[in-house]
Amino acid sequence: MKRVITYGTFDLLHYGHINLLRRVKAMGDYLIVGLSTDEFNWNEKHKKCYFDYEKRKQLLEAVRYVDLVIREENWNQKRNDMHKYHADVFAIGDDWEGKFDFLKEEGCEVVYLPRTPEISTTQIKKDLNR
Ligand code: C2G
Repeated sequence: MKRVITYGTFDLLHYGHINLLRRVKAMGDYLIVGLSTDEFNWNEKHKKCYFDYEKRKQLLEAVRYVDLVIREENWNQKRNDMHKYHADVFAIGDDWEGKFDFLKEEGCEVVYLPRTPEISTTQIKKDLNR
């Protein structure tokens, strides 16, 4: 069984996220998603989420491509996660191009996928405030 892993905030879940999850799952048989906790989002990514962790987790678990949701609590857990969850592939959007190449040292394939253009949570919030 080929296991793939990705990470993100996935707040205001939209089709750009779904496009990403679909493509990552297509690389293997089992998809693990490291979901950023509210604290990690606020302290490290300076993102205030509309939906809290439990709601974002509930939404992700309803996505057909997702097999397991784990907590992403810090920037340093990925190396350990690769072993803990036996991940064969790490994949993420190409806005992170090159940032996680170090995971190759853990025996993981690292893939950066093109983002879906024109959609982002920031854009959604802007459009809603018009
Ligand atoms: N994404 C995408 N297309 C978009 C928007 C997002 O492909 N239009 C992808 C991002 O590249 C990422 C995933 O969807 O791979 C989740 O996006 P975010 O929730 O914005 O995640 P991010 O804040 O980039 O967190 O440790 C890694 C971080 O947790 C990633």
